[in-house]
Formats: sequence, C-alpha cells, structure tokens
Amino acid sequence: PTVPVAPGAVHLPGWLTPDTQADLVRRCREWASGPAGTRRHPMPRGGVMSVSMTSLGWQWAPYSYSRTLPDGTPVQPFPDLLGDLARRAVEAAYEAPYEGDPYDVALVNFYDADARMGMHQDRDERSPAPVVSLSLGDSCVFRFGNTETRTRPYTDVELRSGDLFVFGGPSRLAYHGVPRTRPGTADPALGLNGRLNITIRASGLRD
Ligand code: MD5
Ligand code: FE
Repeated sequence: PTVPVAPGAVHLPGWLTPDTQADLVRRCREWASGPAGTRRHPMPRGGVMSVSMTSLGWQWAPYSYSRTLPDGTPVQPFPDLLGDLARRAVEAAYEAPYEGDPYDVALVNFYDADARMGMHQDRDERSPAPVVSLSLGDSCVFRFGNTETRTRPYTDVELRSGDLFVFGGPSRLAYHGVPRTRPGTADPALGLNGRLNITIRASGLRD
C-alpha cells in the first residue's frame, strides 16, 4: 500500500521483504565497521547526538558534506546497491520514472533504546531530489512537521521494520524527528537490537 502523508511525502509500509531487510542489516554492520566507522556527532548548541551515524559516499560532517572525516580518513564509497534501491523506491512512491540527480550519499543511523532525534530540517544537500528513508528493527514514532517551525502542527507516524518513506517536493524541507523508538519490537529473526534507519540522498555536490 501507498499512504500519502503530505504533498510529496509518501509512506510505503512493509516495502522491503524480510530477506532484503536481513541483507541490509548485515551490510550496515559491515559499513559501520569500516575504517570511517560510526560516530555520534556534536550538536550545534552543545552536547552529542544520541544516534550513531555512518556516512557513505560523502561524510555528513555534521552540517556539511565532505569526502573525508575531520582526521583525514576517506569516506567509504557509495554502494551501487543503495543507488538502485533509492531509484526504485522513488519510482514506487510516485509511480513515475525517476529523472532527478543521481543518488550519491547514504546516512546509516543506529538508534539504541534511548536514542532520539530532535526536530530538524535536512538542508545540507544541493539537490531537490527526494530523500529516501528505510527503517529496520525496532519501530519508532516519526514526527513529520511543517516547513516553518520545529513545533506544531505535526503528524506522528509509526515506522516499522521494512517501511519506506520518501520525502520530496514541498515536504523536502519539512522539520522532522524521532521522539522515541519502541524498544523490543524488532522481529528477533532479524538479529538487530535497536533501530536502524538508512537515508539515501543526492548531495548535488561534485569533487
Ligand atoms: C531517521 N533520519 O529515522 C530519519 C529518517 C536524518 C533523519 O532525519 O536526517 O538522518 S529521514 C527523514 C527525513 C528526511 C528528509 C526530509 C524529511 C524527513 N521530511 O521532510 O520530513 O533516522
Ligand atoms: Fe533528517
């Protein structure tokens, strides 16, 4: 099923098969154990994010994109697999061929039971391409807001393992966040303790 949530924002519950979910969990672990690792970034007003992130293609530094980490470690290449998946995801969400910028960056976000993501906009990209979001493991409350403020009005959406969310058009710059996950809701067969989210984006950047 395809559930429109706002103009350009489409939720496709259960879009990923169980086999693909398991394969992505395995790959995320491999990417996170690479030389560029996974990190909790500092926040603009102090403190450190509770979500651990691994960047592929371009490092989200945070708040800008770079081909290297601050210590000079090169970012792992963007996997073709994720580019193909993103294109298929957008085509499924909008039921139209994808003709936008090439997908070239992915952020893998690891949420343990206490991790949250505050309301923010994703505005470090230089491309209007939709953001593709894939959820794995524990369910969460995803808060989809408006483009003007980080407060109400917003809509809370339950995201479960295997769900696809595509954010494009007028929703591309909406405030959003993850006020809580639902610890222990992951299928034990997936072998994932916590929640994983993969976002796939077009940076609009060139070397
Ligand atoms: C997550 N990640 O569940 C979310 C899913 C992030 C982030 O927010 O920045 O890594 S992606 C949600 C998203 C992306 C772009 C636009 C909108 C939502 N939106 O318009 O609501 O870890
Ligand atoms: Fe975001």
